[in-house]
Amino acid sequence: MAGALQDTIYAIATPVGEGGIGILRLSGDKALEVAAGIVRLRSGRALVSVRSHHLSHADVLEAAVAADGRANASRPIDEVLVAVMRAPHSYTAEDVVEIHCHGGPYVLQALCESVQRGGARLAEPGEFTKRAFLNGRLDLAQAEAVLDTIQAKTAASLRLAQEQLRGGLSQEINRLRDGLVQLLAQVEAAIDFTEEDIVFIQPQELTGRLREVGAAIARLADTSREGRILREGMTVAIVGRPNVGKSSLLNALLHADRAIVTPIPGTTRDVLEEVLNIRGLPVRLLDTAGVRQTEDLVEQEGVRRSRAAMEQAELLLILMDGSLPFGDEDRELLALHPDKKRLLVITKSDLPCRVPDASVPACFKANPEGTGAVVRISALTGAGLDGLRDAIRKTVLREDFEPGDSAVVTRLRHQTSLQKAREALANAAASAEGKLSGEFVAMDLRAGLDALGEITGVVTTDDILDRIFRDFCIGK
Ligand SMILES: Nc1nc2c(ncn2[C@@H]2O[C@H](COP(=O)(O)OP(=O)(O)OP(=O)(O)O)[C@@H](O)[C@H]2O)c(=O)[nH]1
Ligand SMILES: [Mg+2]
Repeated sequence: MAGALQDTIYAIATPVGEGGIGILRLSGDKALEVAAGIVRLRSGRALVSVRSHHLSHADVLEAAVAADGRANASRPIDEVLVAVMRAPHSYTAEDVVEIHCHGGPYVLQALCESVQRGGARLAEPGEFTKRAFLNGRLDLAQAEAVLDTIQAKTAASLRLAQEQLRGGLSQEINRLRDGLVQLLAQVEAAIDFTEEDIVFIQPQELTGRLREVGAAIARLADTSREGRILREGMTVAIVGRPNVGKSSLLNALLHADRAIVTPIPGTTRDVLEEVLNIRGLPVRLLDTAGVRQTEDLVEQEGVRRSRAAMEQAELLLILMDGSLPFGDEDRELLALHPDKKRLLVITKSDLPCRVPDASVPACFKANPEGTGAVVRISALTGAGLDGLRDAIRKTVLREDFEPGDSAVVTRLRHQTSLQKAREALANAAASAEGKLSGEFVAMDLRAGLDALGEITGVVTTDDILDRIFRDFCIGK
């Protein structure tokens, strides 16, 4: 159950473990009072009198509970810097106090116990950001971007998160909503004045404008594939028959000796997983056991796991040994998952070639846009690896896609709301065309507005909020 909003909350804002500095954060009406109970400024001044947003040198004392039940500071815990950020100019728009102490787990633990005794309660995951949202400091899309910034794995995902945090997506949503609010006003005016012969908006103009807004929503929804991949990353499986050089490719892309490589077919038995940055894409790369018919029980399990990895991957790198002729096992692999994104990677290009271009199946040949789905590489010399990285990026991102340039949708939640909005507007347009009563058009317009409003949190429920903030860490 969600904790009360009027509580003063605290949490450690820095990661668990030893570090140079550890920060404890307090937020709420009593933040200053609770902190003042344990903080003694070296200047001798009272904490409540310090300037907002300035650091002060201080000691923190352990709060003990006195005989009368009141907190009573005693032994020193640590020498600290303390910052007071007064409402509304703070992250949560409430009074916030940050205590910067030494980053030792025990120091922080003692601090937590002291502020708890002073009357603060441990924050829930994301509660600071949830308060920032509820107090109007951030809208919901911006609150989500805070988490995306923390979790960004590449420069591109960070740019996307920052664009959203600065309100890029929200402005686009608000622009679309403003257009609909105007239309709704005209439709409602027409309902109110049906008796009179005033035309507020011509039916043709109404349907035309509904379609325009619908098209703008569709354009925004179209960015969701790129947006989600940049935010969440993508799973890429390296597959192929034994000995084609799968593990060698994993090692080469990682610049590390991660997987065992031997000339013996069937070396890799388990799925190995590594996360890396390929041309700005966060990629979860899977190295798998070579696929073949085998009597070996362990290898059979490996092959089963390879097939499962192929199922979950969004992109398959199908490897073929370029120094050997095409085999039946290669053909079988090439026939798998035709509806997934696939690249044919011909390996060992440093050896004499036995797989000329002419023998490559037509579906993998270069298409008219020149984005060929065949790449030749040598894990030994590194030849072709840059081309492979480009090809991987090209399979998922449009050539002209530049994160941070314009509004991008990064979550399934946004995508679902945009879809709902599109359907509502299509219904409104159909009602308007069918000359149905203005009431119907107005109802659909309101549904469209609500769907768009879910993205920025104009319209929200406890359920949506709980789902969004539970992914945050405590302390953010
Ligand atoms: N000449 C040459 N040999 C390579 C290249 N890549 C891999 N090999 C060799 O091919 C053999 C098999 O390499 P691996 O990377 O273990 O192949 P794999 O596909 O992971 O094999 P399994 O795990 O058994 O399925 C090893 O002897 C590697 O040294 C390459 O680019 N050029
Ligand atoms: Mg291997």
